[in-house]
Amino acid sequence: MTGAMTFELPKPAMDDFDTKSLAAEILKSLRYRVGKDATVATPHDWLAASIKVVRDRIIEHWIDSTKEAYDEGAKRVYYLSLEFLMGRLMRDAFSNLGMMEAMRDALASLGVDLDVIAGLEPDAALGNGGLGRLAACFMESMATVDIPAHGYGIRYVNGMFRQELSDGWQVELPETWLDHGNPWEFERRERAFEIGFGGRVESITAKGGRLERHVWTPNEHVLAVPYDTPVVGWRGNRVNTLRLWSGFPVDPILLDRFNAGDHIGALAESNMADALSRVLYPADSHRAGQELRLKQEYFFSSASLQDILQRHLSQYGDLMSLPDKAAIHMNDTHPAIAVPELLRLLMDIQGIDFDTAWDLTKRTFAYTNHTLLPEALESWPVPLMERLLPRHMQIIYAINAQVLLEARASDKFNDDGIRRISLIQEDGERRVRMGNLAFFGSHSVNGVSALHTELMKQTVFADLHKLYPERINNKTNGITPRRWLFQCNPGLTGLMRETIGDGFLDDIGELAGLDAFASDAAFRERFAAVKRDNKVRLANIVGERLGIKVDPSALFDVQIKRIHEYKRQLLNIVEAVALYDQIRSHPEKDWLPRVKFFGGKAAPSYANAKLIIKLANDVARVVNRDPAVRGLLKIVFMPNYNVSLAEVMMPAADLSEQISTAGMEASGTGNMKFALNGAITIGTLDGANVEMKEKVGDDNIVIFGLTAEEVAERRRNGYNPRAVIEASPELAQALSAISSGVFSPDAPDRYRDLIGGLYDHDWFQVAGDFDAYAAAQRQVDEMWRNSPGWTAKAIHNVARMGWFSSDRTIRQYAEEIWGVPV
Ligand code: 26W
Repeated sequence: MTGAMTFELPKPAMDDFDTKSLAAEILKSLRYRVGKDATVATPHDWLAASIKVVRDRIIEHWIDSTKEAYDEGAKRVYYLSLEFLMGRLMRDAFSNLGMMEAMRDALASLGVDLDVIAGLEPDAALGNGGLGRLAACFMESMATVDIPAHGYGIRYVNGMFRQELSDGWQVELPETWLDHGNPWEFERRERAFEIGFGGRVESITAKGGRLERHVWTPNEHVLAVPYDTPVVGWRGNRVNTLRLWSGFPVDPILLDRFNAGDHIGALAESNMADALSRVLYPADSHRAGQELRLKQEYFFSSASLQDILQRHLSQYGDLMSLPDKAAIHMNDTHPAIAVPELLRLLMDIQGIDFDTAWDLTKRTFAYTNHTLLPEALESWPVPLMERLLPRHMQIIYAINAQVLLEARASDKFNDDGIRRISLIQEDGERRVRMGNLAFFGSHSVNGVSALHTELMKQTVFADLHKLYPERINNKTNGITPRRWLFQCNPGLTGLMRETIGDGFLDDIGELAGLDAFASDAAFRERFAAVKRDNKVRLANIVGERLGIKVDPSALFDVQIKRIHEYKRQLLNIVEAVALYDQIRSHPEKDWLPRVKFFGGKAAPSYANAKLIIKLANDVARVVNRDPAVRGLLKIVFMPNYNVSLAEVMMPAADLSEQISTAGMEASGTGNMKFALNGAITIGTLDGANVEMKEKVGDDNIVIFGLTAEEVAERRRNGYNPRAVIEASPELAQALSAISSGVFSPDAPDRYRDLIGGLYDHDWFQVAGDFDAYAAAQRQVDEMWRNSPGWTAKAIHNVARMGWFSSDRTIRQYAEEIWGVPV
C-alpha cells in the first residue's frame, strides 16, 4: 500500500543487508522457529518468521546494552506505568535498525508483501490513551538517547477493548492480542516474585520492650512472572527492556481447602492470579475504584520493586547507594503504593530504620501528574487498604505523622491547611489520597505542559507546593519522531531528506531548515502532493471500511482522541450541525468541501461520552445522505481508533482539532503528532497548545476561545449558558435541532437531556466558546482558499515542531530529575 512512498536509511545501522541472504534467513526462521515450509506458510507464519529475524539482531544489542550498563555501574531508570500503549512493533524495529527496505525486498523475493503481513501484527494496546502512549514514546526515546532503562507494567491478556459500532452505538468487545502468540516476548519464570494480600501484622518487641520489627503475614498469595520485550532505539543504538508482570497462582489448588470439601474456595488464589493480569481498566480520566484495580496497582508495584532491589543488591551488596544507582519514576499515581512498599521492604525485610528508609525513598522516587480532573484523582477507602494492605496502612500513618510534623513546624498552615495536606481525607468516608502520597514520597513532582504545571501549583497541589516549593517542575510532553514521522509518513520523510538532507533523522532540530522552503513554490507543490497521497490512502480505507465516499481534495478536519466532555467533541458536532444548516439555507454561497473525521473510544461506563458517539453517527447519517448538501460536508466516525489507525490518520489531516475547555487538557500529544505531519491546529489555549503556538508562530495556528483564567473566573462568578445560547441564533438553532430529534427521528428525545445540560450548567462551557469556535472555523475556510498560503503554514508547522520530540523531553527528565548523564 505504501510501497511507493518508502525510503531507505543512508547508512545501515548494523549490517549491510543483502537481499539474498536475508531471504535465506527468513526461510530458515520460518522452518526452524515457526516449523513451516514456504509452500504451506500462512501470512501469520511469515509475520512470525520475519519478527524473529529482526528480533535476533535486537537480542545481540540487548545483551550488549545490559552488560554495558552493569559493567559501568550506570544509574538505571525504572519507569513504573500501569499502561504502555506500544502499538505494533515490527515496523518500528525494521525502521530503527535501518532494514525496512531490505526486508521488503527480501520478502518480495519470496512472494510476500511486507505491508500485508505488517498489517496482521496486533496492536499491543496496553493503555487507554495519552498517558499510555506517552510511556511508549518515552521507552523508545530512552533507548535512542542511550539511557539504561526498564519499563515496568502489567501484561494484560485483554488490553484496551475493541470498539465496534452497532447502529451508531459503541459496543465493546474483548481484544485478544495474544491469540497468535507473541513473538516479541521472553517469559522469565526464574525471576518470579511472590506478592501477598490481606492477613495481619505482628509487632515483635525485643527484650526491654523496644519495638523491633513488624512482620506481615498475608493470607493470600500470587506469583508475579515477568515477560520481557526488547525496546530498540533509533539506529539500534541501545536496547532496553519492557518487563510486564503476569499473575500465576503459587499453588494452583489450595489442598487444605479442597480436602475440606471447599472445591470452589480451593481455586481462589488461582482465580485471583488470573484476574490480576486479565484486563486493563478502560476508564480514562476516571478512577476505577474497584478492589481489583488496587490489587493490580500493588501487584505490579511490589513485583517491580522486589526486582529492582534484587538487581541492586546483587550488584552493589547494600541499599544505601540505591538513590545513586536507581531512579524510579511513577507515571501518575497508579504506582503510588510503591512508596510505602519500598519503605516496607527497606524496614521490615532489610532492617533499616524509618528515617533512613524515608530518606532513601524520597531520593529514589519521582512522580508525574497527568490530570487535574478531580474525578480522576485516585484515593482509596481506609478500610479497604487496612484489609488488603494492613502493613502499608501503618506505614502511611507513619509518613503522615512525619509530614504533618514538618508542616506544623513550617508555621505556614492553619488547621484547614493541615487538613488539606494530610494523606488521609477526613471529610465523609476516610480515604488515602494517592496524589499526596506520591508527592511526599518523591524528590520531584512534574506536570506535562507549562500551563498544566502552573495550574498544579495553584490548585490541587497548592498547599503541598507551599510546604515544598522546590518540588514541582515542568516537563512538557513530547512524541517520538521515529514512529510519528519517519514510519507513519515515509512520503514526507523522503521529501525532506531530498530537500534538507539526512541530518534531521538524527537531530530533529534540523527540521528548522525546512522553514526557508515555505516560500518555494516547487517545494510547496511536492509537499502538497505528499499530503494528497496520504489523504487518498485514508479515503480508500474509509471507502473500504465504511462505504462512505470522501473527496481527497476536501479539507480533512480531524478530531481523534478519547471521547470526553472536557475534550468537547460536542462543540465540534454542534458546529457541524450549524454549518449543515447554513449550507442548506444558503445554497448560493461558495461553500468549501470539508470532511469532519471523528474517532475515539468512550469508557464503557461513561454514558454521556457514549451518547456523543451516537450523536456523531446520527448527524453523519443525516448530513451524508442529504442531497441538498451536495457532498460539501461529510461526517465520518472511524471505529476502533487505536495507535495503528492514528498512524494513518495523522499524516492525512489538514486540520487538527484541539478544542478542550481551557485548563482541562494537561498537555495533549495528538496535537503534536498532527502538526509534525503538516496539519494546522485549531485549538484553545490549553495544555501544550500554548507552547505550540509559541513555537510555530501566531500566523500558523488558529487559536480561539476562553483562556483557563476566564473559564475559572466564569465558574466562580456565575456563568449563564442560557443567556449565551439565546444571544447566538446559530447556536440556538443547532441545539434545538438536535434536542428536538431532527437527527434522531427514531427516538426524538434521545438528546434532550444532553442538550438540556448545556442550557442548565454547561460545565465545559461549550456554549461559552461556540461563537468564537465557529468564527475560527470560518477563518480556517478563508485560509484554505489560499492554497499556497495554507501549504506554507503547514510547512512552518513541520519545520518548527522539532522541540516536541520526546528525545528532548527525556533529556530534560534525565538531567533535571533522574540525575542520569545524557
Ligand atoms: C485512575 C483512573 C485514571 C486513568 C487514567 C486517571 C487518570 C488517567 C490518566 C491520567 C488520563 C490520561 O491519559 N491523561 C493524559 O495524559 C497525557 C500524557 O501526559 C496528556 O497529554 C493528556 O492531556 C492527559 O489527559
